[in-house]
Amino acid sequence: MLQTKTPPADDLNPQETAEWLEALDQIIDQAGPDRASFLLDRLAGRARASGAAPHYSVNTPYINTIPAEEQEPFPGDRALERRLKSLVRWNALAMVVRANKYDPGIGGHISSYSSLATLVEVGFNHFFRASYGSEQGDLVYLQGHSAPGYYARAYLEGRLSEEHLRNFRHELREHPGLSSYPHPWLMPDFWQFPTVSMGLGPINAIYQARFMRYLENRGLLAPVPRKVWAFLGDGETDEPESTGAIRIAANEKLDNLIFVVNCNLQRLDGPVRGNGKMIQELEAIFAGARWNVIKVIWGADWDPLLERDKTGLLVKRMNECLDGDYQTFVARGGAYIRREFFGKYPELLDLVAHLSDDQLARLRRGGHDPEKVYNAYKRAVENTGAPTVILAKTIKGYGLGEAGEGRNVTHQQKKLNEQEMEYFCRRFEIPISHENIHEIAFYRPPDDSPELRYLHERRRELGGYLPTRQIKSIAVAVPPLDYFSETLTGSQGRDVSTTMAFVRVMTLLLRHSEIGKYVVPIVPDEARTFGMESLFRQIGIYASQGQLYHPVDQEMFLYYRETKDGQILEEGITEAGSMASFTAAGTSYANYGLPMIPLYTYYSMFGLQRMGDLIWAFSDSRGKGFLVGATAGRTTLAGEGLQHQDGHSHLLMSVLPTCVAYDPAYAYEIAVIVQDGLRRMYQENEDLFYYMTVYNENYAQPPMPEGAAEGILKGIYRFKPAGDAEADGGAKLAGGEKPAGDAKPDGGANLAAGAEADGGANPAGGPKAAVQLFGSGPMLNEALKAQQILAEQYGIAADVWSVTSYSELRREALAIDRWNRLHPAGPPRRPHIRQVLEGAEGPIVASSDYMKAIADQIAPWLDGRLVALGTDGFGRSENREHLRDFFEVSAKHIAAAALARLAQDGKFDPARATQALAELGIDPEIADPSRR
Ligand SMILES: Cc1ncc(C[n+]2csc(CCOP(=O)(O)OP(=O)(O)O)c2C)c(N)n1
Ligand SMILES: [Mg+2]
Repeated sequence: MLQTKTPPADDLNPQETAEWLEALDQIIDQAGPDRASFLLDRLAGRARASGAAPHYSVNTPYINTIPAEEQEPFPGDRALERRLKSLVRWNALAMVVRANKYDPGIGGHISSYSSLATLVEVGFNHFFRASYGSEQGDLVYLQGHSAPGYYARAYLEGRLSEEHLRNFRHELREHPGLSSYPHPWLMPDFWQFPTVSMGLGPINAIYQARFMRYLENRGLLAPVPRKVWAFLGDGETDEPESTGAIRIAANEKLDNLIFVVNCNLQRLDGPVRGNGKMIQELEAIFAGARWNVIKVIWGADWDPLLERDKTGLLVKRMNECLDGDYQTFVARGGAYIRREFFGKYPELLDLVAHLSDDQLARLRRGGHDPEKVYNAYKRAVENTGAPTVILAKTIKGYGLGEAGEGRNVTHQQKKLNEQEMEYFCRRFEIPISHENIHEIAFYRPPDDSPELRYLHERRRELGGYLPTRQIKSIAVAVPPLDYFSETLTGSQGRDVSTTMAFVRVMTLLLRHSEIGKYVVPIVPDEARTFGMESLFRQIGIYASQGQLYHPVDQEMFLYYRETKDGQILEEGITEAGSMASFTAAGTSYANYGLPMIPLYTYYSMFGLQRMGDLIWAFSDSRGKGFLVGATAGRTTLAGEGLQHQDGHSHLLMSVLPTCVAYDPAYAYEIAVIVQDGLRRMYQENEDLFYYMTVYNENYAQPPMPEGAAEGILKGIYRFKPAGDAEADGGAKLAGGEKPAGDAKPDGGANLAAGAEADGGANPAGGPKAAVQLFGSGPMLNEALKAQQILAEQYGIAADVWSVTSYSELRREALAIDRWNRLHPAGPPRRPHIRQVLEGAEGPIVASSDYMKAIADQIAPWLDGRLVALGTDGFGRSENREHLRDFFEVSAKHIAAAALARLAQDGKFDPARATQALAELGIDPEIADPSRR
């Protein structure tokens, strides 16, 4: 809706204005609003052509979008719903006040839910559909810190007990406890969406609504008129994630998406926009992005006043007051409102002369009026072609009175004194005694009370209770490893990158007759970078409207094919949006009963450091799938420099409790990791997700050594022992001879056992290694070159190991240490890394394309033998050779480090080690790259 900006005060000829307005009124009366709109458009066109362009604003006046006369009557029982809502209010408040009385400082929030109660209760009683049988329900993202309200409702519903409420924020001491906020990890049968980190709910809701359409358009999900609802705080809309993706929702015409912004005008510290108007600001933003905007500002008490306001002065006053003023009106009460709000214009004082101060103070805001809220929701649900945002004006701390209503401190209020609680109970007519108030007793009416019968009936009508997280067990037939056999047999000398190998694995998955349809490749505008453009043609790019234009490259075989049932989510340049898609797909087993398998491939540098909080929430959500950090490695991604070269994402990913991270070197390692990941996530139903780095350096991919799989998965295996006859790098797992009597494939542990059995002699039968070289990713090739340098130039034998996951090795070792700590009577268990290295002697030089801290993760179990080389510091634009020398991870640095350490251990001549530095071209005095 558009209007001219010129305020009435600038009216130079009021009589003329009145005539024009009268003419317009006449048209509307006689020919209807459509005709009036037509004429206005024509007038605007004419005006523009003659240089008198209208001043457009995207704002409508500060009144409700739905006029009173267009409202439908409220279908529910107002009195019963009010009683129920009041009981929820009381129990929510009691929960927080109790918790803080007996455990000072435990926290919790009262005032947010107080402002939100009507907005969610109208939803629970009339709109939010739960899943019913095979019919799937709405997905509701609830404002995280209003959790006490949902717990209190679930208590009335009989889904949570009084004990639960008493144990709010006591998750560890007492059972059952309630988590502070919505966390599916902590309450997996209850919470669906972790929303408390502000902004994540809104962006995830947008991509959820889009993913629902994706599943429908691909024929995987029956289209049903279900909705995604997202409740946001007005302060929360400052987060870039809240509004940063709203245009996507409009572009995709997501009329299955409804945002409800609880505009209580306050955030934690004070007003959100004291000097502005949050509702108007949000209206402009959302209307500009082509959302359907519904403002719910004033309650029904204001309708007669607006009706009698013939001069437009009331609306003018509403328009000109700022949010800071509106907040003060709440806190100061009726006399102040009369003087400061209505008193500005004498005519307005007349308008409210019949109302007492008390009545003025109780003139309701729209977000507290169930009928207004109901009508807004109804319109939103019925709207087609665009998402809807409801901007509902409320009062923060509604009903708390002196204890916090509209006060700046209200967000943190969690300790009400008895008098304040008495006030609250009187105000909301809570039928509990003075004594029970004193004891902060919870209250649930008898099961056969009209309130509870009504509550259950409403939810029965809507399919069941919410929030609920229900998992249907899904058995996915994961292909065995030999399904990927072409990636296991090596590249026959052809130079291939691990990125290409990964794309190959993904392509095979896409072709799989059973699980192919579940695969969701996600890319943020880098498919070509990763060599995935063949997928455009093969499976198509998802485009909800199909391809409405002639693609520029349509003559080419691999043209940019957009299609309604396309499988690739080509997200454009938004790592956050892509992560939100990954989240929708990776949790679709829970939300849709579909085991979608997202593989989100992105520039590893823009990984956790950009999307960290979203990934954390994904982990909390028990999300599954593969995050693939491509163009990985600080020295392997040549040329791109400081902001592109990732040497730390593995460190960041190691913090995520459900993330299994790998840094594979070869194609077969990727196949083993992906196959086992599928098995664990989709067959064994483990709540995990995977992170894997893939690189763009091309080199010959060796075939998989026999029996390597177990070691790959555990994190380490000996790739090439010293003196291995097959110098070309691991055509067979050296030392593949299995220890007698061991029927299992020869994984790393068995290798070690083999070494143990023969007293540490080289399993390949060559000279016994004096040094162990660990390599990960492309640095494994550097370790192999170093092995050669050491052998040929310095007569030192070294074993080379591929370390696929330091974080998995560390995790396992920590678990073993913990077991030993808790079982001091022994016998002590040995971590895998120690078992593997049994009999493997000498210093351990580890090199990867990541920071030294990555290898340091397993240092506690290496008895001080570890020399970690890594790429600490800022990247540079250079080629690989120079980068690897600069960061001191190249073969010569690995060799030199081994010699230096042998010398320090008294096993090599120090003078010779110093001379080796010169021979290898290493300047010992050069500045440390980690600081340059
Ligand atoms: C990303 C993030 N930053 C900060 C917080 C801490 N926090 C919790 S509630 C809140 C204020 C919320 O204000 P608003 O969004 O207006 O919600 P209201 O409580 O007013 O409904 C803040 C800052 C958070 N939860 N998430
Ligand atoms: Mg707020």
